[in-house]
This record gives sequence, structure tokens and C-alpha cells, in this order.
Amino acid sequence: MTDYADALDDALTGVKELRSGSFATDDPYAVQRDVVDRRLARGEKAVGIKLGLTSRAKMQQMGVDEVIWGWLTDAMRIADGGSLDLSQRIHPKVEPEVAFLVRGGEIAAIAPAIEVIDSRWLDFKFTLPEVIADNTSAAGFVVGNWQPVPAGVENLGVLLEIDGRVVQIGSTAAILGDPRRAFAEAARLYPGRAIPDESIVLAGAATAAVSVKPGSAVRVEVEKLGTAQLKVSS
Ligand code: OOG
Ligand code: MG
Repeated sequence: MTDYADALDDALTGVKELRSGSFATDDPYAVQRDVVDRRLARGEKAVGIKLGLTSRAKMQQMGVDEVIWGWLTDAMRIADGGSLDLSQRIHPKVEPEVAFLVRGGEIAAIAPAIEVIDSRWLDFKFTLPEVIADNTSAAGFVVGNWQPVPAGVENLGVLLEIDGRVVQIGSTAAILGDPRRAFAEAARLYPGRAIPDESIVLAGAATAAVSVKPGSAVRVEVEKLGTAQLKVSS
């Protein structure tokens, strides 16, 4: 298991890929924990968790059909309108998401968000245990403006735009029927205790993910919630 976590951590820090099938484990979340502990030991702080594969579009794109989760750290955070550094990524993709802010075990605020995923597995091809061990491809995230949760967030239009062109259209309904269900799942899955106050929960992509190119501008718009944006470095 340590070899497995070491290999994933080397792939992360060395910006290189591993081939699916190289490792096996009965407990992929223990490997994930080991991988994330290495990041925390280097000074990163855990700031929340992300859910993955909460929509059919994502399950179909990745050929995996179970909700998964991983850790977010402060090093993954990109300011709204900030820049995604490609030199530290293998083959990044972006996806439109909704973020929740946690207080007292409940949803305190909601925001439009972009998740940057970047699998350490060659060509983004992996099994369910492999993507879990790889911290569910977590690589970066942008959170737009926090706001009180409006009435009815279960069917808000979602757009993903790259360089001003709409590349994905969806609805928050794609996220387990209502993104608040993703929050409930996050609360259920969070290991050992309640999710700490001020944590961020990413509910999972509403559409398939899209690869980014150097210099591209990425914009996510969620009806009623507004936008989140990033610029890809050239
Ligand atoms: C796994 C991560 C999926 C989502 O929002 O569904 C995910 C992957 O697709 O590499 O973050
Ligand atoms: Mg995601």
C-alpha cells in the first residue's frame, strides 16, 4: 500500500502518468488517505471534500458507476478569475460544479464552481479503486461568490464555456437529482465526524469534463448563482 501511495505521489509531484493495472488494493480509500497525508506533511491544509461521479454524464464518460469522494486542499484552490498553471498538470480537464460552504454540519452558502481534474492514470483510464486511490483526480477548483441557498436549486441551468463558446450544457438536476443530495452524501461519507465548519463541498460535475488548452479562458455559469472563471496558463 505504501508503494502504491508512493507511486501516486511521485506521479503527482513529477507530473507523470501511471498505467492502470500497476497496483492492487482492497482498500482504495486507505491508499487515498496515504496519498493525501503526504501532501499535508508538505504543508498543505485540508479545506473540504469533493464528490465525484454524482451524474450519469460523468459515470458514462468515465465508465464507472458509483459515487466517490476525495480531499480538497488549499494548494488546489485557484482564485475566481485566477490562473491554472499547466506546468504542474498532466492532462487537465474542467467541469462545471456547485460548491457548498459548511457551518454547523449544514449548508451555509452555495456558489458556482469549476473543478479541475487531472488523473495520474494514463489517458484518464482507470478502475474505480484506482480513481479513488488517486484522490478522485482532484487537481484544482475555483469557487465563485458565496450566497444564501436560493429556493429550489434542483433544476438550475449549467453552462461550461471555453473561449466564449458553450461546450457543455446541463442542469443541477443531473447531480443526484438535487445537489443538496450530494451534500448529504458528503456528510455521510466524511470520515469519523461532522464536516468541519468553513469546509467546502464540491457536489460533482453536472456535465462531462472537457480538456483545456494553453491560454484558454474557462467560464462556468449556473442559473441564479452566477459565474466562476479561470484562465489557463500558456
Ligand atoms: C473522476 C472525478 C469525477 C466528478 O465531478 O464527477 C469528478 C474523474 O472523472 O477523473 O470529479
Ligand atoms: Mg468533479
